[in-house]
Amino acid sequence: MISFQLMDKPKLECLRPDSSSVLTRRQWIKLTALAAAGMLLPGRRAFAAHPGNELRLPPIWDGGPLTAEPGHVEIWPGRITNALTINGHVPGPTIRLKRGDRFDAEIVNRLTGEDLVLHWHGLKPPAKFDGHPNQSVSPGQSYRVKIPIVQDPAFCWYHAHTHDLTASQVYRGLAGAFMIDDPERDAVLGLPTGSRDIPLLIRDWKSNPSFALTYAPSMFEHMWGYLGNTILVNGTPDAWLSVDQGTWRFRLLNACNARVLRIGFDDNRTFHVFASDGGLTGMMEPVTAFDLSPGQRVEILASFDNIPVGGSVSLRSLFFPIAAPAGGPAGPRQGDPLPIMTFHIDQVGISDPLPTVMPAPDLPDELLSRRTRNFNLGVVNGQHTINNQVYQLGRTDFEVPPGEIEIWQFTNQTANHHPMHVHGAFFKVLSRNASLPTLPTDRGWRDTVTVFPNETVRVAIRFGPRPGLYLLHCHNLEHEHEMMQNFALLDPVPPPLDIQQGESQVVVSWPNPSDGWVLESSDDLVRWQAAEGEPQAVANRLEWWETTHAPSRFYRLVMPANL
Ligand SMILES: [Cu+2]
Repeated sequence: MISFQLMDKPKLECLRPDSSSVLTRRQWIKLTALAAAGMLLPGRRAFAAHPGNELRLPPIWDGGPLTAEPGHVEIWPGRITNALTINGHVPGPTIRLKRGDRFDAEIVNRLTGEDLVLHWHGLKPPAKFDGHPNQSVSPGQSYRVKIPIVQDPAFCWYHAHTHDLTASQVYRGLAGAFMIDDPERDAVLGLPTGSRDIPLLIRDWKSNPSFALTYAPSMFEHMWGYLGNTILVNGTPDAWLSVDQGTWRFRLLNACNARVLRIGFDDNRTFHVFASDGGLTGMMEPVTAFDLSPGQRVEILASFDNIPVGGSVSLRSLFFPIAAPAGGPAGPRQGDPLPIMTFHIDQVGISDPLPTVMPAPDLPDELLSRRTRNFNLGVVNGQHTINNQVYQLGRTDFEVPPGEIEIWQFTNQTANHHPMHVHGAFFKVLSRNASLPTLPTDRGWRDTVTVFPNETVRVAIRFGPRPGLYLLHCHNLEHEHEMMQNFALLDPVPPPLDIQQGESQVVVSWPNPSDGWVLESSDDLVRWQAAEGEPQAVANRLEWWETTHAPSRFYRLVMPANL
């Protein structure tokens, strides 16, 4: 039986007179009033049991193998649920790394009769570690991933991406959070960290008498998505979290197979969205609700300072209209309301001022794009298609030159949502039906964009230097195995070298910038070694020289493997 690691209880550091935290004059006035009213009880465990289940936090990954295997977990108290687990947990361990780290892990398949590959959703890994379905391994096998973390801090996740089994394996439990952190940056910006920074993996579950994670979609559900009637947050049904009245940071992931969540509180309170799939959006956007599609992430700040101690507030998925056909299984349909979790305000607290300076992301300039590609999202013969084609594992659908900006235009010709996800690159949402995008989930760097029924969405996407095979697909996982394309990011072309051979000196130069390229030299075209010393920027070129007279020495620029 699995025991989950419970979160640290929220701390009240800012309320203690001996705290090193800096309080504003307004905060001190409130603090004094609270003390006079006898409401300050430092160290008090202020809550008893609440109805439902305390929010679980999966364990932090310890650097060891990540093993997928069938297992029994206690999701509902006193009941054993058959699931697919990673290291015995549903969801799997939370991976927390920093920029500059290397994610180095053995992935072990101990499933029964099922291949497996894991995709690192939101990371920009070398293609060979991305988790393409053609990298799946058989039961009993394992493989290693080595991914340098070279991107900005972001809330990412990982999940199964096995050929024809993604929906089934993710539904049965093979997913977890992947956080790229920078606590020093967050402290400077004034963003909550530590025990006030809570990841919330939100997914739905279709109830059944055996309390199992059973994946058995009907024909209707293959078309419209496998929707549950109960929300699990970090694997917790009917979840609650004890909080104080202060400011909290929640990282929200929609890990449902197909349900779009309209996130909001039941008292319609305002909260602030500040980060996207790819990190900070550059703003603190006040909202009362926003739509979060499968695969998408946001980070929010929420404050409970206007709720008295002893009160509570619930996070919900709110109603939204969608023209779904009649028929299908009973239970909440797409767009129907569902409770997500409850926050019990058990202790006094003081809200922090909102951060005022948020660094803006370096988004692509669409005017620099070289081409536009059109992707028509449709249904042909009962199958979900891109440009009238159903996915084929061995077919490369298009090629993309490296290091360029492209416009991708998604036209939804169906009556269903399609959250379109790109592997290996982030993009900026440019427009919805030719209007400027206004959704909170359109801000910043995205890797997944919702294309609403009968809508056209344009994005500007910037490709990096890591060549190989990547995917574009719908993250409604019942559509994924059909509404998907392979694209090849082509090998980067090195900048042209200019070599000036003098009597006692060789000067090698090439255009600047040339991100990632490294100069090598060889005397026999067989053994190559990195040139010693850094090239110098001279006007708009990079220049490197050595004192030698070697007329038969060769030079080349290379892109190091696994960059
Ligand atoms: Cu879709």
